Amino acid sequence: MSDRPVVLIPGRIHPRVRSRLVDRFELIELADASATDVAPEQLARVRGAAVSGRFPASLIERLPNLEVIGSFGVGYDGVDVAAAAAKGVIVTNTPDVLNDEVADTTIALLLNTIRQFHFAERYLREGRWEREGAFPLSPLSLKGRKVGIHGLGRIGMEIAARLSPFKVEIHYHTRHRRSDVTYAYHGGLVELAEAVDILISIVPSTPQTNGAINGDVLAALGSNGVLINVGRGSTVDQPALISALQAGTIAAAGLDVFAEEPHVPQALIDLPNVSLLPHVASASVPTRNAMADLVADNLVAWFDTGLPLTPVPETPVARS
Ligand code: NAP
Ligand code: 8YV
Repeated sequence: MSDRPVVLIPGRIHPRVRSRLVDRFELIELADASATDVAPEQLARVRGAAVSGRFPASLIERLPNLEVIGSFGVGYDGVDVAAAAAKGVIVTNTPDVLNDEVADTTIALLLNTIRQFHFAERYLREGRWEREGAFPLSPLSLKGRKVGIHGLGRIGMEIAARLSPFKVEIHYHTRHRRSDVTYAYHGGLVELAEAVDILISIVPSTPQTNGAINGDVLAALGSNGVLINVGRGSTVDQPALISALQAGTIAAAGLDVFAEEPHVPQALIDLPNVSLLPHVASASVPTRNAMADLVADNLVAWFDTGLPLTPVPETPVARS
């Protein structure tokens, strides 16, 4: 048995997290967060954890000496932060290092949804351009539109910055109005949707955001409206969205996130007016490497100095 701190990895994680930790810590690697086959004495040795995905209260309760959980991703809805906070366990996430990648992907998804480049490329690849002539004109255009951003945080601000050169009008809704922007603020989501014809959602999964984009919001967005969701699938009432897309209540949607990933309902896949991505907004090698490094750097900083780099607000660290 080594005197290095023991770090638990419950389930699959980016390989760079493991390779960064293996020389510094003693690792216990499990198939998933249920930890069914692990003896209590083993679990009692665990002082840190690195996770991508679920870290439930049931696991936290079985780790009496856990100090810190390094979560891979800026969203940490898979980690039971309330249970961690109650036991004095610090949770860290990976903010900022993915802002540019996610914002770039959002713009690409928006343009793809509106101009249907995925269908146009398939048309070319199938030889139909040569056989049948020009691809049909896209019914929608970005020109002259008004964009509402639901969530103007780290990533929302980068999306807004990228949208400015497209000459669209920018509006937003958050719980707190920002004093550092001149974009039009709306105190409610329906109000925002009424004012714009594109709605981009980039908020965390919380009890308040759960199902927030519902039938009323989609009706307010209107028949020329486009929904882009790069935040979390839980934010959108998915059955209401499918109905709205089928009925023409809104014109189109671009989705990187879904209610029950990796399951995507066939009804969505069958729709002609959607662009669907398998949760890839941050998924480039450089950005995922930076996220992996931040997971590892947080654990190293905690055990070296007691000051993690990016603790989440629910588990703040007092600086003396
Ligand atoms: P952030 O900096 O914390 O920003 C979150 C924004 O959401 C803030 O403007 C916040 O403003 C707003 N917000 C929170 N709760 C709200 C509510 N109930 N109603 C309205 N606005 C609300 O977070 P971020 O770094 O930009 O990341 C945002 C989320 O994007 C992450 O939590 C994650 O779920 C998701 N994400 C997805 C991917 C992907 O691969 N698709 C990648 C990265 C991130 P107020 O506090 O003023 O309300
Ligand atoms: C990751 C994300 O794909 O950071 C987030 O919140 O959703 C994405 O960047 C995810 O966390 C990795 O599983």
